[in-house]
Order: sequence, then structure tokens, then C-alpha cells
Amino acid sequence: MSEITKQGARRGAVTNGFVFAAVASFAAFGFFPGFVAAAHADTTKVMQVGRKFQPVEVTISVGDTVQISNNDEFIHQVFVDSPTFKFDSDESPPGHNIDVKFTERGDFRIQCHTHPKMLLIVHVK
Ligand SMILES: [Cu+2]
Repeated sequence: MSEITKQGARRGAVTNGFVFAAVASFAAFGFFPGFVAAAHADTTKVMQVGRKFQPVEVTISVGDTVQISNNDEFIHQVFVDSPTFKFDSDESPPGHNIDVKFTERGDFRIQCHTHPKMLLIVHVK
């Protein structure tokens, strides 16, 4: 790829980012009520430490995010495999965070492919 083409591609990415930001702020000012509710959503933090989730159980509201940080010195991962919600992250290196947003009510199991005994229960009210 030539330098000129690369610059063009970079410029395209910047433009798309700007358009997204403009649409997002437009939404935040109340044109789409659903987006306004999402702006007030909370983030609950959970650690992966000692091959366990900590805490092992959390209760959140619909639209909230569970942020899972890898506090171990080796790779973890995060997945949810329920009938109403599927999530499968890439490998998460030490110090890395993974955000999982829940948009359906219910009880969900967050697990780690690397360590099958790791289990986090998420109650979404
Ligand atoms: Cu793990």
C-alpha cells in the first residue's frame, strides 16, 4: 500500500469517527430517548484474580455494563452463552479490561474459556 493510500485510509477512519461522535452527541441531547437512558447506565467492576472472579456475583440494571479487569499475571477470557445473550471476548492479557453490556433482564453466567472453573453470576434486574 502506498503512503498516499495509507494516508487516505487514515483520513477516512478519522472522518468516520467524527461522524459517529456527532451522531452520539445528537442522540445524547434527547432525540432518541433510548440513548438518554443508556447515558445514565452504570458500570460495575469485577476482577479476575487468583483464577477467580471477585466478586463472584453481582446485581445490575438493564443497560448497565460489567467491566472485568484481568488482575492476574496470565491470560483470561470472558464469555456468556445463554439463550438470550451470547458474548465471547478475545484473550484478555494482564491489566486489560473487558466491558460486557447487558440489555436483557435475567440471570447470566460469565465464564472463562481458559479456566473452566471460573464463574461470575450476573443478575440483571
Ligand atoms: Cu481465566
